[in-house]
Amino acid sequence: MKFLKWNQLAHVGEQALGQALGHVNVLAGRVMEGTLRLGVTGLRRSGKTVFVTSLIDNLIRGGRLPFMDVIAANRFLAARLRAGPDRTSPRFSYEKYLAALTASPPHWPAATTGVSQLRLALRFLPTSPLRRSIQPMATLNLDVIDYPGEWLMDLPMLNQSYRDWSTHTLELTEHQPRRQLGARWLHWLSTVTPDLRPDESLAREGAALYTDYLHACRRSQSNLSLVQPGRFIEPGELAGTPLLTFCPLPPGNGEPRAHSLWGLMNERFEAYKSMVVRRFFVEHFARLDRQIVLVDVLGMLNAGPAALYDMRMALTACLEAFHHGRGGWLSRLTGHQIDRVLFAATKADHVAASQHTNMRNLLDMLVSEARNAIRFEGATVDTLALAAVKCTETVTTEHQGRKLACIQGTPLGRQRATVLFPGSIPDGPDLFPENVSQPYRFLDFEPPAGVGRDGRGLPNIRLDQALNFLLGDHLA
Ligand SMILES: Nc1nc2c(ncn2[C@@H]2O[C@H](COP(=O)(O)OP(=O)(O)OP(=O)(O)O)[C@@H](O)[C@H]2O)c(=O)[nH]1
Ligand SMILES: [Mg+2]
Repeated sequence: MKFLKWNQLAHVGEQALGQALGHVNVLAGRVMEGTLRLGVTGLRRSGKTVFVTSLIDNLIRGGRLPFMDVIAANRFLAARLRAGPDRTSPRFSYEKYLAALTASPPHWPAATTGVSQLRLALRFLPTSPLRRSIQPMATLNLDVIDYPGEWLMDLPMLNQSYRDWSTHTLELTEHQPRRQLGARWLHWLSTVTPDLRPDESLAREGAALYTDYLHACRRSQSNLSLVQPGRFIEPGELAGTPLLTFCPLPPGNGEPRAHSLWGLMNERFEAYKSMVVRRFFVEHFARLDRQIVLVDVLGMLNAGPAALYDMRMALTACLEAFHHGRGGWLSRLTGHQIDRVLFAATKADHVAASQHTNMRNLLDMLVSEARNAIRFEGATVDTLALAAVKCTETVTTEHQGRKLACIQGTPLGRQRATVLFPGSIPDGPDLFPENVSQPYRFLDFEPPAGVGRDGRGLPNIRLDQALNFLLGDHLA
């Protein structure tokens, strides 16, 4: 039998590809199948949807993953989209997101408002000639899900009581900028006591003011990440339901009466945990095999020290829940474990290539606590800087006799490409010098006009390295 080579697939029409794969199906009895669940984890706007779109596009259309072993060794046959394993979740709209990125003018996908999933069947030739003589081809089913980053922040709540959560949230709100952002809600809190009767309109009032405070945290210049509960910001199908009608209350001394405002809020908090959070995470996160954690470090540097500190706390709290190696409490429910975790600094195309090592080192430093905890539990961890969709080129210019590594691209909201010096990333821990008020201004970029139209997969930086680490051993 003659196999189609990966680079040949780019040139065959869709019909021919369908026929080729149909022919392969004849041998279905001799195709070994495996499944790998990849958890794409990241706070809001970290780049999850764009990453999943580019991953699918590059595996389906091929051509821009040169250092992925299975492709470099010409063992990759083709990839095909399949329905996701969970029949109740919508399919990830790969075609819609790709259409947005390749439109004229191109644009980024909108922020995600609900969960979606997808299965990608990767067909390849196994490495060992012996295995190939028994099974000429193998298929790896790669399952991925996409969801609003806000929902990730619900994870730490699963392990907290209403009392713990209230105490912790109120402690956080004592510090600026939160104290000022939450001034109206804090004032409301000063007018109620936990022992008041369980009045529905009072609960609604508190929840509405608390929700305004969360929106203010999100919109603020500090771009705060630790914003809970996630559905208060991105409610999905739960908008307006009583499940979202609670807020933290000061616990006071002693046990408040059950028939009280506290009792009502406590009940709703527990209902939110079991009916929304637990269900979502058990369905989609508890049985992950591999995990990529996407972090927008440049966005955090732009937003300043409060944002960076907050992001670190938020990520550490979320990652504690996953089952890495033998630890983690989320998967105690299922006994499944993640054995490889990749931390990736996203949007590496926002800086010149010479900055990528510093970008990676910075991420390494920011996630050091979580990374060490995961390693301790026995999972393999790596860190890299990547761009799922490369929107700029590194160019060298001269300024006052000095060579400067600049980038060329179209800044977000502009029409024309320009060459600019994006700034540099420090190579040490001193990120925010005291005498400089806003040391970083990394810009966002538009997707380049005509991107992806050559049918070769979206241009990227190190997507192949990321996939090698995450899937490589399952494609051998
Ligand atoms: N230049 C560049 N920008 C990127 C890249 N990935 C993401 N972005 C930018 O980051 C924004 C957010 O990316 P998304 O993939 O939508 O982020 P998300 O994590 O899915 O966000 P939520 O759906 O809100 O959780 C995009 O609109 C782009 O502006 C990349 O590889 N390169
Ligand atoms: Mg998204």
